[in-house]
Amino acid sequence: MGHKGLDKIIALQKNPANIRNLCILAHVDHGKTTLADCLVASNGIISSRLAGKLRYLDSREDEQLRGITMKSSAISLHYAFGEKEYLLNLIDSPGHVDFSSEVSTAVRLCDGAIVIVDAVEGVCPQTQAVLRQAWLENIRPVLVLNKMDRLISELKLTSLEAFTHLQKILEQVNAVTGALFTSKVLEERAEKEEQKEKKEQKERDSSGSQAGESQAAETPGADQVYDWSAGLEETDDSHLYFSPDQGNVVFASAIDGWGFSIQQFARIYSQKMGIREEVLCKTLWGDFFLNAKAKKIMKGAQAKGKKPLFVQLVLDNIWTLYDAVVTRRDKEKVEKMMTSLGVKVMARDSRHSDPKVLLSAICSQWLPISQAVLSMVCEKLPSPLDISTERIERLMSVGARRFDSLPERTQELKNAFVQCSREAEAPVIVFVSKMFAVDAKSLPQNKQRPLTHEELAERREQARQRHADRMAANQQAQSSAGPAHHVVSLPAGGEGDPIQMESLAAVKEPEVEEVAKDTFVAFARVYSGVVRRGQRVFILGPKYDPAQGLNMLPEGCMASDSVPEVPHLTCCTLDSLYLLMGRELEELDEVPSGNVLGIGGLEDFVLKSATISTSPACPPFIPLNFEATPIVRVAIEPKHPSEMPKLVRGMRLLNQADPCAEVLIQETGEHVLVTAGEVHLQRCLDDLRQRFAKIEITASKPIIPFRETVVRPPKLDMVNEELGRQHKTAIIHQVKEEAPQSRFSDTLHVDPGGLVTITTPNRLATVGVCALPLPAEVTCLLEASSELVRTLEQVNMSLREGRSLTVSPRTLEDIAHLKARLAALLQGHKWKNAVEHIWAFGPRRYGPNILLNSVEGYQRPSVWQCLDPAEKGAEPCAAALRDLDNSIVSGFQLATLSGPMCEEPLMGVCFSVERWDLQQTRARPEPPSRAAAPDSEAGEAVPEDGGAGLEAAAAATPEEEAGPGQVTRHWAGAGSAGCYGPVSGQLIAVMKEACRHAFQARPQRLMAAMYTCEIMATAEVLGRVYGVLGKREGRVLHEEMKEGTDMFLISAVLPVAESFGFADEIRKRTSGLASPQLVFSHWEVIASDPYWVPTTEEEYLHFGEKADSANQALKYMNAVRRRKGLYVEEKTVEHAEKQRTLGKNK
Ligand SMILES: Nc1nc2c(ncn2[C@@H]2O[C@H](COP(=O)(O)OP(=O)(O)OP(=O)(O)O)[C@@H](O)[C@H]2O)c(=O)[nH]1
Ligand SMILES: [Mg+2]
Repeated sequence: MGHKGLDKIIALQKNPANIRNLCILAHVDHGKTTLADCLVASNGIISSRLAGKLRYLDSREDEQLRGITMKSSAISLHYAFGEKEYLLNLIDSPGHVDFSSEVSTAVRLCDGAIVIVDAVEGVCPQTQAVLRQAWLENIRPVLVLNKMDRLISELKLTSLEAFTHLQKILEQVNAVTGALFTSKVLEERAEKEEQKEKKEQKERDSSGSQAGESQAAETPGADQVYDWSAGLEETDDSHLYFSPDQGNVVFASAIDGWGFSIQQFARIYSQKMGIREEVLCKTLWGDFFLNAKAKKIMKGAQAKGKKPLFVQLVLDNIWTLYDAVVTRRDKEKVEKMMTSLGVKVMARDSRHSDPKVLLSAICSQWLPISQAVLSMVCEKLPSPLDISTERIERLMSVGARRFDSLPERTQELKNAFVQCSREAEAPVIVFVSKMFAVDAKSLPQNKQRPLTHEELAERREQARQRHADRMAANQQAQSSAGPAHHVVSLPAGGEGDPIQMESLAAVKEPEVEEVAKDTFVAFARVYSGVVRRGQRVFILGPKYDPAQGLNMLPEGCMASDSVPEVPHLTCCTLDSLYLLMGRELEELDEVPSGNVLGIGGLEDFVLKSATISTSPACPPFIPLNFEATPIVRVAIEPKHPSEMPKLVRGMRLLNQADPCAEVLIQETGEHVLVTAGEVHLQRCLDDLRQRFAKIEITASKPIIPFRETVVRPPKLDMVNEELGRQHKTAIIHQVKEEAPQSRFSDTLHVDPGGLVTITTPNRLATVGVCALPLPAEVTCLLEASSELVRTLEQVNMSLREGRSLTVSPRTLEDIAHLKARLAALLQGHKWKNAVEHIWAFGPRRYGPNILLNSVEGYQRPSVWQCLDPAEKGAEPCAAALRDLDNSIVSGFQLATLSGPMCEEPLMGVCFSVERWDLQQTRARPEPPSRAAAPDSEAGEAVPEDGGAGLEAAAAATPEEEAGPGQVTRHWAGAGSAGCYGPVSGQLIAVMKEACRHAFQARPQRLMAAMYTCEIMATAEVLGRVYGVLGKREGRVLHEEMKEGTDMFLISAVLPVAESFGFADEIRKRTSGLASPQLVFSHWEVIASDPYWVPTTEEEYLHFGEKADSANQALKYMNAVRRRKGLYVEEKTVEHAEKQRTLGKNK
């Protein structure tokens, strides 16, 4: 990039009104990068001939090879529109689901988005996903209907058919937006209604107390009829929808380089036909036609069988052009059209054998796509100054907190945000959405820059000098036979040895560094203030609390002072600032607010994303919302074990460079990489090999996650015969057989109902637990609300510790809603009052399993206590907790984390504690607060001797009144632990064992992770697609024909375990015509019982004694067990025969 261009961009950065930060979003392959190419070409960065072929923003080798984008990358462009000059910070994003996290990082930094939809394929799953993401981040979209040329050359539609087709696509897109909008309006309305009600209630209360009962009858709204309008009618939503007459839709063919909005045509025809431009703008799209006789534009083209204006004035021209240039190659006609359009093309273009070359030469002059798209962007997308307060408040209120509960100084920052202030004293606020790796060599400071005249002159002089010296030395060497070659090889100009050494070192050093380092650049945006190179700033981690920070830091503390330690807050210097120019970076000295930029030197401070500010009052921004769930795991090893440290370092770097990949070390010591899908996995492995670790590595086969669950006893056997009681007893029999191996064998008792009771080794505590399958809907609900349950758990934790947390009413409402839905789903005699008795969720305190308190007479505070304000204000709830309550919860957490089948987490299981007895030994109680401490380690909950015991005795007094049922509450001190270790630890182990046995007493099943996929395929290859799906245990959900095309859209589900190589296989079998995208959708119970053995007579008859037909569940289970090094029961040799040599004995 030349100096001129850079200077221009720097100047433009200072005027936020003319800045547009935007990203390009779409389904995979709808043409984002191709469009970006056209826009980049308009700035002269690449040649317009190469636009669409180069895919400039796909700078990685594998991106070019595979033809898909994998990383989002940014480029700054300038555009002169009318009198004004604009700066466009454009971000191209990937469309493949595996990389949807990259979309989230892009969307966060933008104010607007270009959504591209393929004119043939229409709305696809990722189109919906990106529209939703844009909506969630509150950024405004404009639409580009791309690949219009396919309507002509592939689908061979007439212009009128194409018009109907386009209308339909537009409807589809608007339906998605409409659905998002409706849900928001309804939500807001409900909120408003509630607030109103509360206000009314308050007024009623106060007026009631003042004026007595006489006014009670006149309460406002008493005679109000229920208003069912839901507020949708009043809310103006017209600006939300895409409509060509609004100017937010462009029709384009990025590959042929043309695009237009109807405004462009309105301008052309208003001059030609003398109709006002505004009238044309309103009528060009829609059911209008031109009445030539009356010289009027009239409505009802369809009813009267007339050509709509759009077809007549717009599409027909394009169709004719394609027909003349591509289909008929009619030279004369083309010439004529070119003169009438005022277009001139170069001779080599018109002579080219490929008619497409001529076509794009004509089109890109007639209707240049960059102009159509960029003017729409400048006109319709908001500038950084238009950022809405709603969006700011959302960005700043983390977790369950309300914006107005934040400290005052934090709330004041909102103004700086809204104004996008650039004053010197304005606080700097920057958000880093991802870190990306850059080769240190390509950083501008390490690159060779062109030399100035003076430098050139100096170099020339030096070279001359060197040459002269060398000549002189040669002469000397010839005259005297000394070791002159030493001198010759050294650079000239160095007289003494020390200087020579120094200069050598100076030459060498940067080289060493270059090899060693792959630096990271932060992908960021300035929201307020001016960022300068060398500035000191605070880095705020996601858990930073501004209230705490302001308390701990001295007033007016700056990042430059020696800052006292505050959790999740660090200080650092901004080393270098970059302008992001696709493959290139340009160094900058300062960047004012409203711009996207790159920041160097943050790799030691920022892992993946962060908020940066000069003010400690700034809250961390809410985390990015990722649509993809990382689900594919592989274990990784270096090929040569000695290279382990390199691998560890490489994995750390990879973790930092990828927003979605997770890197962890499992308990087994394996290094595990978790990715969003197969393509993502491949990219991560390539990155590790070539970039971050630079060693050879071996990756295991993907580790497929499973879940374990219990089901109701089946009513039919494997041959569909009614089962009697014998099957049930068989299962229990099996458990009993296994039981003696267990550690607690002597105290374990399993009753026929499935209730398992175990006593601790010191015989002091006994628990009785039984397992029940949760209804599927409940499991789904818990799975979907895991974030909410986690919040609930945090609130409970702080309540238990006596702290209070300001929870937003929205969250409370969500919790209440969750509770109500759980209550509605847990119906029936078995679940009577179950919701009130929920003890905990697990594993990890928010998983989809429930621990139920069915201990008679044991009343503990409910998990829903935050909903009941009366309880909140009361005594700290710890007082009502029984000692060792937490041990039971910990035991449950451990049991649900790894089940007995193959040590995978449980799902959809309810453990009901029916019995919990503690023997009374000594009247010295344990401090209840300690017992209740969350996540206490086994040893921690044991009371110490001495003072603590006395204190606890006092604290425990109110507890004794807590419930009449708590008979055996007092608990022995450490003394009684004896040889068995701390009591709390024993109880955890016993509880865990009890859960495992209770689980085994029920029919157990494995659950498999399922992908959904949508496959678009033509009729010819449909059969083969079905074949592949069937082979891989996939299930087709539905199949429909995509309107206006010959494509079928198939939705199917497929187990993750069978999905590896699926996309490739489909592509191969259908010669690349169908390419599916797999998205994780849900967990599904595998119907077959892994422990199944024939029990009934019919089963024996049908399957034989060995029943060796394939059992899918058993296969999966054994594979997992083998991987984990667990015992696998298998017969390796069957029917062994003694070997003998047959030939000789005969
Ligand atoms: N016929 C036709 N093909 C197009 C058009 N625009 C793009 N393509 C082709 O569509 C394919 C995908 O284009 P890309 O620009 O890489 O698509 P993308 O949206 O960036 O894809 P991802 O980044 O992988 O999501 C390429 O083969 C392009 O040549 C168009 O207007 N017409
Ligand atoms: Mg792309």
